[in-house]
Amino acid sequence: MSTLSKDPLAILAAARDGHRLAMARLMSLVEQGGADARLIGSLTFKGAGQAHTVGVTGAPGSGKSTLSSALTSVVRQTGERMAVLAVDPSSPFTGGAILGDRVRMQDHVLDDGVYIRSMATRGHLGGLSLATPQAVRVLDALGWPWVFVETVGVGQVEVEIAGAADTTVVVVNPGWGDSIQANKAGLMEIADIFVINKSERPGADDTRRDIQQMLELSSIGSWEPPIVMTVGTTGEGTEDLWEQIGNHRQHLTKSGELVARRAQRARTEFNEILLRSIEARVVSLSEGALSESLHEQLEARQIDPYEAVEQLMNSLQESRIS
Ligand SMILES: Nc1nc2c(ncn2[C@@H]2O[C@H](COP(=O)(O)OP(=O)(O)OP(=O)(O)O)[C@@H](O)[C@H]2O)c(=O)[nH]1
Ligand SMILES: [Mg+2]
Repeated sequence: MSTLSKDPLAILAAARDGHRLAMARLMSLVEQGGADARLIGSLTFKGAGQAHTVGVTGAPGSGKSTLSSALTSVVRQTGERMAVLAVDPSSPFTGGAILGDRVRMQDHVLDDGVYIRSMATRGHLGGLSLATPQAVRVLDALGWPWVFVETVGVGQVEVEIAGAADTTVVVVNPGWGDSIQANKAGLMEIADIFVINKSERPGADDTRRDIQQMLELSSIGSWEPPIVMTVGTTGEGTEDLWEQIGNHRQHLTKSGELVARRAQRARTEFNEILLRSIEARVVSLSEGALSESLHEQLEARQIDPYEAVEQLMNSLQESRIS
């Protein structure tokens, strides 16, 4: 299509027909947030829930993008279609991520069965943690059966984003054990599959033992996270990784854990949206006329701070959800 409508409904319809430009536009709108994002979210919510989402997290430069590109080739050979969302928190570590992902896109640019998109939300990270599930849902509702979400595992929020997937893959490199930066406990908690990428390098076996020991110490459920050795640049081990992702998916479905996880995620998202909307309203209230008068009463010691907050909270209950 040469021109693209500004109407989110029309854009969504075009994206459903497979127009790449419309898909890109849709993702931008979700990224930007606001009323259009909200509308797209509500239009796609009910049709989502079919895709299997795979979170890929790991330290900057651990090889997440290289690995998912190699994996894309493996997946395509099986005839499955997949979308990859590279979430860039715009941290100083990941300046090259988007450029790298553009280059990587070239490999699959003519392939209708692959969709790769980098997503960055400038500003605060909270925006990212709300926009990512929305973006995943859009891809899901557009019929992508596999949605991969790549995130740099540096901070808690990024780890949470990747961990909010059906299957979470944690990518580490040989020598991981020496790194103080690695948020080991946090990663152990979310990993369904461990990948030791750059495994041609010395120390890969030590890292494997290290992870194995940690896995033995932590109480695990019915799924024991496998450790897969890969070389992203040659594609070595990526078939094994794809097989393990399939195994995990099967486990989730059979055990009923898939339903439980998704229910838990829905609750988490609900709570986060609730908190943010309350926060936004509290901020606007604290700048309003009522607040001013309460401050005056406080200064005159006519009411105490608890009473002042209570009055403000009461007015919060009275006002409508915006
Ligand atoms: N030696 C070796 N290098 C690798 C391997 N996998 C990836 N690399 C290289 O490691 C560098 C970083 O790879 P990326 O795929 O960009 O890593 P990333 O985790 O996506 O990085 P960020 O998105 O910046 O966090 C690149 O130069 C890759 O070519 C591997 O298995 N062995
Ligand atoms: Mg990357």
